[in-house]
Amino acid sequence: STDSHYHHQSSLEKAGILNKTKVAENGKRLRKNWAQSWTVLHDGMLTFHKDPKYTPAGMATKSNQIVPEYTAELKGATLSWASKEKSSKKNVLELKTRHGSEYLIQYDTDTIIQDWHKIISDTIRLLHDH
Ligand code: I3S
Repeated sequence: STDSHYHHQSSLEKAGILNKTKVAENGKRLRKNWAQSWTVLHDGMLTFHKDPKYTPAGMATKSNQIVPEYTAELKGATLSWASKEKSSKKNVLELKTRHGSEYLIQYDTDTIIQDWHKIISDTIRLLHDH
């Protein structure tokens, strides 16, 4: 574990700002709508929030203003680096849930997206092994 994520009740946890767009739901393509999102990994679920106006120091008082937009169940999901055809942006991850939802997740800073790649992959693997 690093200080940016840790084991808690046998699941991995992490939170931060990412860029995301949902691109499919129930296998049906959606139009891209890239937006910044406060993103939380907890209990094998990845939740993207609508409110990007987040400051770490204000979490306790602002938590009731952070509205979930999408929740992706990681059990049975797959994660890969997106091909150039999927997006012109750099550092794009493609998350596909077992229910047929697909998300693109992006961040310009390599270390940030690599940390998310690792913890989401580790979570998918942990959920698969249990
Ligand atoms: O896969 P696409 O259609 O090239 O995705 C681009 C569009 O969503 C575009 O919006 P418009 O549909 O209003 O043109 C976005 O501004 C682009 O960011 C999308 O492409 P990238 O390569 O950035 O994922």
